[in-house]
Amino acid sequence: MQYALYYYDSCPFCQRVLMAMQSLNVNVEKRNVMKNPEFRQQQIDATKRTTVPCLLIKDGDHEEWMFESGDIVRYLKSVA
Ligand SMILES: N[C@@H](CCC(=O)N[C@@H](CS)C(=O)NCC(=O)O)C(=O)O
Repeated sequence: MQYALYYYDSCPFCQRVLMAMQSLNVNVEKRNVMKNPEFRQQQIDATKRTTVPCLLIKDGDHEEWMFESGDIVRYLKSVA
């Protein structure tokens, strides 16, 4: 399983997820959509949305995109 968090620094909901990630033993790649327009475009292409935080969960060829900071934190805790 591979994880990537689409986020930007000034988003308080993203900070909530980033804070939780610090205390969890899960390897999540951080993809800043403000610093890298390619990441933003990836998210738009896949979800038609620009809302962050957004967690990409990759299982082989299967991709799931999760929105809502509370859901993301709960999910990461469940797999930590
Ligand atoms: N209820 C959501 C709120 C997410 C949210 O409002 N994100 C803002 C940034 S702080 C955003 O991405 N707004 C732009 C958009 O939705 O396109 C959560 O907890 O994740």
